[in-house]
Amino acid sequence: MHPTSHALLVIDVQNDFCPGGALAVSGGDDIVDGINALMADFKTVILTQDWHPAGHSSFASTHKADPFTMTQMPYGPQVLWPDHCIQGTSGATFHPRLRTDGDLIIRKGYNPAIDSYSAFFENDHKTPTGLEGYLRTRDIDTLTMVGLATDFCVNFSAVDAATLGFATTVRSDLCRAIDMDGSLAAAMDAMKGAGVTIT
Ligand code: VGL
Ligand code: ZN
Repeated sequence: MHPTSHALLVIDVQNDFCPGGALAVSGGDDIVDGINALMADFKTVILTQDWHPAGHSSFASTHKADPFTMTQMPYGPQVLWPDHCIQGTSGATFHPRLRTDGDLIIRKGYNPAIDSYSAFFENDHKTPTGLEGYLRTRDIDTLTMVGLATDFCVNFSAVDAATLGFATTVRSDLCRAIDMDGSLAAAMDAMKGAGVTIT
C-alpha cells in the first residue's frame, strides 16, 4: 500500500476511447483489469472523465471539417476530433469493468469553447480544474498516472503535474496511445523533458 501522500490518477477510461467507441484507442480496454488491480495499492484514487457538450469546439463536425485535422483556436493549435464523450451518453460512461469507487471524479472539456486534455488545466493552460488544490489540501505530492490516451490526456496531465512540482510517474504498460503523426514520440519527449518518470 502506498502512503497517503501518493495518489493514483486514472485518465479517461471511457467507452468512446475503447474499441467500438467514437475515438477508439487501439487496445484501450486491455488496461482495465490491470488498472483495477493497481487501485488496491492506493489510498486515494482519482478518475477523470472527458465530458463534452454536443457541438463542442474540439469536434470536427462543429467546424464542418474532417476528423484528425488541425484548427487554430484562440489558445493555440487544436486537433479536431470525431464527436466523442458527449455528456450523458454511453460513450462518455466509464468502461463497464472499470472500478469507479475512487475518491474523486474530475470532469473536463465541458466548456464549449476550450478543450481540456489535462486533469489540471484546460487547453489554454490557464483555467484550472481545481485538482491541484484538491491534491495540495490533502498533502498529496506524488502521483502515478494510467489510462487513455498516452499521447494526449495522459501526456498533458503528466506534464502539468510535474511542472506543478508533483513527483509523477506514468505507467506506460497501463496506458494506450492514439499515435497520430508522431504524437506518441512527441509526448514521450515532452513528459521526459518535464521530469516525468515513465515505466
Ligand atoms: C482525449 C482526445 C480528445 C484523451 C480526449 O483522453 O486523450 N483525446 N479528448
Ligand atoms: Zn475529448
